[in-house]
Amino acid sequence: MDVRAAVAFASQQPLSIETVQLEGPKSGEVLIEIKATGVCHTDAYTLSGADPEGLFPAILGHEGAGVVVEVGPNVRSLKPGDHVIPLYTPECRECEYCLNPKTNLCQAIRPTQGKGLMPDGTSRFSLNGKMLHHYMGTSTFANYTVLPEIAVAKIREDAPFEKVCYIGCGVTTGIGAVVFTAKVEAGSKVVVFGLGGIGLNVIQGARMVGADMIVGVDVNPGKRALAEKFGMTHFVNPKEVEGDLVSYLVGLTGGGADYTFECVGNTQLMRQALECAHKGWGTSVIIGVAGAGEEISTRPFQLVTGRNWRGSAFGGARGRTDVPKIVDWYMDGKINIDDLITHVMPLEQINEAFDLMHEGKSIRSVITF
Ligand code: NAD
Ligand code: AHE
Ligand code: ZN
Repeated sequence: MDVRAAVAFASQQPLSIETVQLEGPKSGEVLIEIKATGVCHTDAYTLSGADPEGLFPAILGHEGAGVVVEVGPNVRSLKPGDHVIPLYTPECRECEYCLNPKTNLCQAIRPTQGKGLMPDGTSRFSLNGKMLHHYMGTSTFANYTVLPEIAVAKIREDAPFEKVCYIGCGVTTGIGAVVFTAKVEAGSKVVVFGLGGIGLNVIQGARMVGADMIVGVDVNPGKRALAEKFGMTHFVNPKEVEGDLVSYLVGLTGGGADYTFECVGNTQLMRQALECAHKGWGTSVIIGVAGAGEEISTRPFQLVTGRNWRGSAFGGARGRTDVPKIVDWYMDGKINIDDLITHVMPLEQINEAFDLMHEGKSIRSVITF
């Protein structure tokens, strides 16, 4: 079938709106009509050429919501008409990762997903006979896409697509890092580096679980008001701190934070986030994605003296199980998504969404089809 898509032909080039061809679902796959998709910093990161797994030409996008229109053979858990959120972290419920409660990183289809292909090693997308790569197994910058059944979360039908698409990445990543990865306790002191589409969700997750002190760190003072609305208790602009930022944050938190979160993708900030965690027990969670070849470092003594350094992908959430619950949290008014969606636009304007992100003018732009 013909599909309208934003194609990334090469890194550092604007996306191009094209009519591309999409093959129907094969065994274990479903065809989804995408109704809305968010534009995440990770899409920009891959488009920039900094992603070691970045492949071109490709159809990017991984933060979508839509409706199942057709199911391939052997699909049991989904049917046409189901409302769904595509999952870049699938949940097969059978692999050794899914069977281990310590991780959400289902590996059932990870090798082919990282090569921009469906599990059978081929692509469903093409343009004039030339293969286009899938991206993160989701390719939501198209009005139709094909996914494996294990990479699709079924959600309630009264949830608005243009809001809950954000649960496909940013909301789940931020809130999940607090709830599922770090398991932040009530009364904790938390420091969040980066108050963008991820960091603000970390903040609302920390407020939800009852953190006492929530410090937000960002070089853009324009982020302050919204962060306060979401639960930030103290704002720190590193440009206004005289002397060492780590010492300042350790002082502000009375000895260090119980939990810190890096939501930028800057390896220097990752180090600072670790080092302002409390001696003896503080945990620092890396969420930000750093460019190819970049490395983190610290004095081993920081870990010897009881700080913990860890990371979180998709907030530690198991998509088919947890995403429908997070949709319920939104529908029940427990979390705020509406105020984070600062721009809504049609697919034809998708390059403006990237511009707004780079200029620091948006939190989330959502494309509606
Ligand atoms: P964003 O662009 O919306 O926000 C980044 C924020 O960081 C901005 O507010 C910016 O002002 C701030 N910032 C930049 N440099 C800074 C510095 N030196 N000190 C303090 N603040 C600084 O991005 P986002 O959508 O929130 O994504 C954040 C990161 O999370 C990206 O690296 C993205 O790729 C990554 N991410 C990871 C996962 C995961 O599963 N681990 C999921 C989604 C996104
Ligand atoms: N491909 C990059 C890594 C990108 C990355 O870390 N992706 C996150 C999701 S970011 C969503 O906005 C993730 O889930 N990673 C786990 C995984 O298996 O990809 C690289 O460095 O190679
Ligand atoms: Zn994302």
